[in-house]
Amino acid sequence: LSHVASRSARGVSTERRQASITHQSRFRSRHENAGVLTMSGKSQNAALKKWVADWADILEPDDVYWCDGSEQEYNDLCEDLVLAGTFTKLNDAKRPNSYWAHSDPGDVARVEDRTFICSTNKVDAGPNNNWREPSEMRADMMALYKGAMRGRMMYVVPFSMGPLGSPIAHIGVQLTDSAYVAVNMRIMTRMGQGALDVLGNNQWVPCVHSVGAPLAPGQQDSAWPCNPDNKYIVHFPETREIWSFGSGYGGNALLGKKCFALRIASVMARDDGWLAEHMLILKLTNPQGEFKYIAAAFPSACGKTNLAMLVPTIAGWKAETIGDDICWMKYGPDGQLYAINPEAGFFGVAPFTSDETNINAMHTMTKNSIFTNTAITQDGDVWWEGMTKETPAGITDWKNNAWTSANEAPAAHPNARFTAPASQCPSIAPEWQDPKGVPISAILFGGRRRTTVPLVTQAFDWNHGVFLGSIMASETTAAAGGQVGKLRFDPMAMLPFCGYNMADYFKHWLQVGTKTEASKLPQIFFVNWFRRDEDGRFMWPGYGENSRVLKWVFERLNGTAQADKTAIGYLPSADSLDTNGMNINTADLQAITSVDVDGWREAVPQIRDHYAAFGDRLPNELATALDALESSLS
Ligand code: SAT
Ligand code: MN
Repeated sequence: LSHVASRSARGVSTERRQASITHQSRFRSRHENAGVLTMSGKSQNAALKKWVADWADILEPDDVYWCDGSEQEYNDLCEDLVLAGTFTKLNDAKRPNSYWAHSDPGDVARVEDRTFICSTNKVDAGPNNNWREPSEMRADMMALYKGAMRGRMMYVVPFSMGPLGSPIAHIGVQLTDSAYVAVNMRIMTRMGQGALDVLGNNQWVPCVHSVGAPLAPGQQDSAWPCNPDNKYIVHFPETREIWSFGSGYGGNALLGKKCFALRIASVMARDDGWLAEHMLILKLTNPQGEFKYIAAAFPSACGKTNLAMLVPTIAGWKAETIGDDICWMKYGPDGQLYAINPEAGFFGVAPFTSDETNINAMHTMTKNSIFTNTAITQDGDVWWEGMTKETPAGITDWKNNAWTSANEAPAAHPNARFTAPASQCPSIAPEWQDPKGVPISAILFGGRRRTTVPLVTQAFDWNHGVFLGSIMASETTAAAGGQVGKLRFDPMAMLPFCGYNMADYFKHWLQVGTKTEASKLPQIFFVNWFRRDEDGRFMWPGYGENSRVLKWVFERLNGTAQADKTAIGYLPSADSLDTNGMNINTADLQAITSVDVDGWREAVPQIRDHYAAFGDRLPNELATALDALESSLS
């Protein structure tokens, strides 16, 4: 058993090494799916088996293991991760069946500068993506992949994005040498035998992932193996393949999420007439029991999870969650857009999540959850900035060092995350797994903007909504490497996630709008919860109070709320926004619900520059809409 031998040679302590040997043999005897290429799960898919075997030849893992997705398997893998030092089991009395992991400090977020769209022609990747010629990229990566899994197990992770068998869902299979990735994939997707059964003999989206840290015989493993200076997150849109190397973190490594469900799926959606979007989905019910589904696009770490789980502050209104990050929409037979949440869990930002800001998220992660790069407390629970009013004593920070509030750096990394099953969310809507999806009535686009953009604006029509989405800008966050707080255009919150030329993506959005009657299209709104005054003070409280904006949206859809037509769209008429019982001063309210004409005039040349990057691929409709905006501002 070469696998057992190589594992035993690199334990951290003799004790742990012994435990690891025993455990490994237990794991192997319990799991018949392990064994070099002899087993292939319960799949009869010859192409899949060949693909796995071919990659095993290249990657040279010690062993191959097909994940069945069972609870036993999950628990065994978690136990393995504890033995490897990757996981620390949290106090069962505080947070049952939950684990804490802390990553390599060089592997803490998505890496946009290492993310590539390798279409045959550069122009098809567009100015919004890093591009490399596909055969060159394949050659470079093959050199890295050769023997990359030596000394490790290769897990075969079949998964469905979307409810098993849903006509809107799609199947992927990820190869990975990270058990951490495998267990996260079990929370985030419908992972295991069920996905293989649905796949049958059909095509899947092939996803290859290695942390890029092969082990020489006798070499000691690290708790978070990765290759921090040599990361590649690569997509081949034409063949719909994903190759990832060097990172074990989040969207770089859980390939069902951004790589498949957004970058590759956006290409599939373009080709097949649907939409794959970076949007939450929520269900809003008014006091009369009438409900509507709303999708909303915001960049990473701008409050999608909080909005998806919001607790309305207005009496009688109810919000329920369908999804918090990704929305796939396809036309139903009735000509409406139906949406599913392709994910099965939440990979949410932990810092500043609290009972005040998002109590539903707090309840969702009380058990069966994984915490990455949060801090940990003396009594074996997790902690992060903003979680509690008082900082508990005896904190260990995300780097596994003793920490006190005297430390300048935060205890939790700003991009610390929780991975938690969606089914545990108290606000999850009963229909969240409905295979036919839910009909979308409104789409919100929003960024993090200190200035200029009002609280809420309704687009004149679909095309104008696409225009507003295309000029969306937002301040950067810790979800990706690089500077935080820098304003950049992030159309439809898809800048890091659109798998092709964004000008063609705009065109696709415009085309989707021609495929049904105008009355059946969702109404589009532009929102901004993040306006500040000169002193940096937030002018709108956000969180649960955002329900007031959702109410206005709902009533606009019903034609009952008043609005004023302005240069940028329809703004709430005075008193049409419900501010009853709310603590906001009239000046602030006035400022965030009117057009900042000077601000918008200043924005026009910036929008022209943003558009110029797309050259003549930019749809005329958008150039025309910008001209119209400019002239109505003068
Ligand atoms: O891409 S991640 O899943 O790591 C998080 C995000 O950027 O939304
Ligand atoms: Mn996201």
